[in-house]
Amino acid sequence: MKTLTVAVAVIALLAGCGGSGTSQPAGSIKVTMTEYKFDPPTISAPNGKLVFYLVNAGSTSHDLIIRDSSNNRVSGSELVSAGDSIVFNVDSIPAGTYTYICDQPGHEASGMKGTLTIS
Ligand SMILES: [Cu+2]
Repeated sequence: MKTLTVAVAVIALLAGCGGSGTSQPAGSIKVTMTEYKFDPPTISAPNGKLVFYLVNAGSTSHDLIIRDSSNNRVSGSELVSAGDSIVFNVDSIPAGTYTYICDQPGHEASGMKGTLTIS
């Protein structure tokens, strides 16, 4: 009985650790980040709450910042460490064309950007 208790405690510890990535939620939009691009480079989605699943398959930290056509920041993820993955929730944004970029120094200029179309 004592062994079982220890095993359950270890599983609880592992489940509570947030640093090793999460699995992709159903219905989410998967975006893979590397140096220096987003895959896919274009995303179309219906108006409504967006859930992104950001996977950093690169070797340095990246994030995903959404800007509107006037270059104003609409939303932005936290920084995703190399090899990590996070879920990034975005409140409903109006129909239109948006840009998503990585705002780490030099990354956007190196090609780390994409187009998000909300219909
Ligand atoms: Cu980046």
